[in-house]
Amino acid sequence: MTSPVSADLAAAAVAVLNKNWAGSHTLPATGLYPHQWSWDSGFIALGLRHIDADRAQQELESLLNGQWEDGRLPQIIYDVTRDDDYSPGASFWKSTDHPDAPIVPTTGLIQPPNHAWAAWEVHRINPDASTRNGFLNRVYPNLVAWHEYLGTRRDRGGRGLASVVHPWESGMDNSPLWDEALARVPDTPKHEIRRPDLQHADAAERPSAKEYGRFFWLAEQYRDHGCDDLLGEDSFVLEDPAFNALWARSELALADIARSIGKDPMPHEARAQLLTEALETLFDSELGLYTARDVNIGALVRKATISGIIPLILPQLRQAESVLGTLMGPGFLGDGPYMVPSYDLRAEDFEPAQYWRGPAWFNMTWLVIFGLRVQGAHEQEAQRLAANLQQLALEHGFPEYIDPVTGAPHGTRNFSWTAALSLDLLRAEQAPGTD
Ligand code: 9WN
Repeated sequence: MTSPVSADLAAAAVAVLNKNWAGSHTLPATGLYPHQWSWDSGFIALGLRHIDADRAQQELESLLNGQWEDGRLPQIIYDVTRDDDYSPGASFWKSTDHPDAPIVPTTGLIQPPNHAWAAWEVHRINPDASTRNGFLNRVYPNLVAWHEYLGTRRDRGGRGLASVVHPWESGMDNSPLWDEALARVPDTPKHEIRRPDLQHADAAERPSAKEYGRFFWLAEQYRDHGCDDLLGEDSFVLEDPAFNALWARSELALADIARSIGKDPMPHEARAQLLTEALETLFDSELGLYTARDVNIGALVRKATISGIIPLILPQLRQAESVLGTLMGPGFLGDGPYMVPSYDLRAEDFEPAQYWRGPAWFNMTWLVIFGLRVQGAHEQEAQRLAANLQQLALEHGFPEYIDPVTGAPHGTRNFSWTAALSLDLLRAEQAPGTD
């Protein structure tokens, strides 16, 4: 039976996704983020599939329209009519001057690869209709090219893992994982830094001016080298556990996709296994979780963040027991916070309302719930988190993130992936096993 709360949540989540729909894709939020973002579209498609599977397909295919010749899927596809509303915009990147870039203007950077996973889940919601309209056949070559890009251009450490060359690429822009590497980056870009974001979110909840200086400096460096990964000249090169775990999960999904359309799943299964093994080199036994590795100095970053817990989404994770212990311990869920904090609650510089430096994000908690279920562990905790996630999403108008301890909302509201993922959890509860 549908409870009044779940009926309200479904209606409110659908309303947010409809309001943010831009005709072929969904804006993360109409004010703060007025373009199409890469991993947002992956998460959004997981919710849209419950409303309209064709629209979920369109969400992903619209992103694939922004794919470069070298296979990269860009972090942002720009709406040029809103160039003044977000910075850096299309006029900063000038991607259409680049020989490898598509007709639509994009950034040169990327974001975590959750797309093949999302495509497979979109297909699974109504496989007959999806097969009839040829969705998987259409997207498979693009998704293969995207993963090839990661394997050939982004294995900057030469150990089988992809590196990010900018904090924006991790999706966790000012995570404490990046502090030490960013401290070596100048904060004096040539480009004038405008901050339209501060019209839509409190400055205390967004990255600082100094962080923005460094973000722009790094983006300029990458742009001015022609976004060429093979030059090896980037000042910021790190292997991030969540990024690589999502790649491995997506590689497993590509194997499913390949099988379903009569192609060979083996290369994808093999790569997923190699990635899962390579992730072990990011495990820090003292922290009891995975962490980032700074490729430029060849060392692990000793910080306990949510990124190091996300590998739980992989079925054959060797250190799953240790990570589960850390997750259930005092740094993360031990004292019963509403959702999973993005940074160890006990860290001296933990900040409950500051973006990726403490707040709990809905996509991260969704991934942890998924990970607990993959590991077959702590089902009661998974249910508690899922209930809190839905309750807080509805109560606070689908916020971008929350204070994990008080549940207070922060960032923008009517945030698309918050709506999409709360709807996804609701539907999974209403029809277990059919999601
Ligand atoms: C930069 C869109 C994006 C998310 C990121 C989140 C935030 C952008 C910003 O918003 O980043 O990409 O301007 O802060 O950190 O994960 O994809 O929702």
